[in-house]
Amino acid sequence: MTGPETVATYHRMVTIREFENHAAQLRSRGTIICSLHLCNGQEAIAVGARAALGPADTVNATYRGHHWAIACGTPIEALFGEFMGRETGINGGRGGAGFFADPDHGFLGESGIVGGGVPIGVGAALASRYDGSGRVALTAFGDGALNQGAVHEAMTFAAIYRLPVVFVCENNGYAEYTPTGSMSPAGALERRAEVYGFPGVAVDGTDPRLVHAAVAEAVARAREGGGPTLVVAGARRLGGHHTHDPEHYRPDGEKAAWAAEFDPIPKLRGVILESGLADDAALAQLEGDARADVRAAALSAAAAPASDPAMLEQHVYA
Ligand SMILES: Cc1ncc(C[n+]2csc(CCOP(=O)(O)OP(=O)(O)O)c2C)c(N)n1
Ligand SMILES: [Mg+2]
Repeated sequence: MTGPETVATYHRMVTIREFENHAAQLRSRGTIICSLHLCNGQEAIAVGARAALGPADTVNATYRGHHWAIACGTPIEALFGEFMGRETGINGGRGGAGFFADPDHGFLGESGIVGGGVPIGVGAALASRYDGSGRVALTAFGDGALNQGAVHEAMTFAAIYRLPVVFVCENNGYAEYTPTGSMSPAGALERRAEVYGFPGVAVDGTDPRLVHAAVAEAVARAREGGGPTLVVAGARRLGGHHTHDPEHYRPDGEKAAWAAEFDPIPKLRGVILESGLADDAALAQLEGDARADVRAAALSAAAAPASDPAMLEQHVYA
């Protein structure tokens, strides 16, 4: 991922950032009616990782999962519609921003239960073993989720059966209001993989090229029958835990310092300019186009009819 596809990667990351920022605005205006956990700062993880998967492979993620869905190809208009409670939403407006799924694009869904998506990802890998399809399942979760019992059980099961799963831990520096460093007495998070007997690697999650390389190796291992890998992608959560988080727990100046050092978007922009893959004018045009596309998608989503309350009991599985 060092050629012209880097510009396409940049476009996708900018689209995700524009999507999240516009969603935050629509939430404050009341056009979006559900709670929002934005991925700002983590765009490179999803875009880099998804590019390492094949077309039939699957992804599942957490409530902070919009970047994964967009990286998988979920149309942004259908995402806005979902967040606005519209009939045209990706799940008819019934899932909302933290609980939607788009299996048609290989996105098996989000989960609001911290760590709860990891056994689902392992289940997708087990299904692949049963149907012999060769599909790999990527399951993404947060640094806080690593301390959940369900994740331990899922990793143990996947290790014993050498299932074709890639565990991607998005280490964004916080679990809600708790700094990651205060939750992991054993030190580096990727070391947890040792006890399950599969490889664990840390990667700079602000560089999609490095994420791509690490996940590609893990996908190849999974596909060849070598079992799981834990990839810990380090990044920073550049915003609050959710859009209504006052962030009073953050040390003064941390947010600005993190944005200056760890924002993946200006970093990749710099790489593209330096390597001559595109010039400033071309990137400005791309950024303007991404913004216009996001706004047009939101307007179109808002014009769609609201979900019909009479259909409430449809799409419910128990
Ligand atoms: C089982 C469970 N426990 C607690 C919560 C409340 N909660 C929501 S998000 C969160 C923090 C998770 O942190 P992390 O896994 O690092 O993910 P991030 O929010 O940083 O993406 C907690 C504790 C929950 N949703 N589910
Ligand atoms: Mg976290």
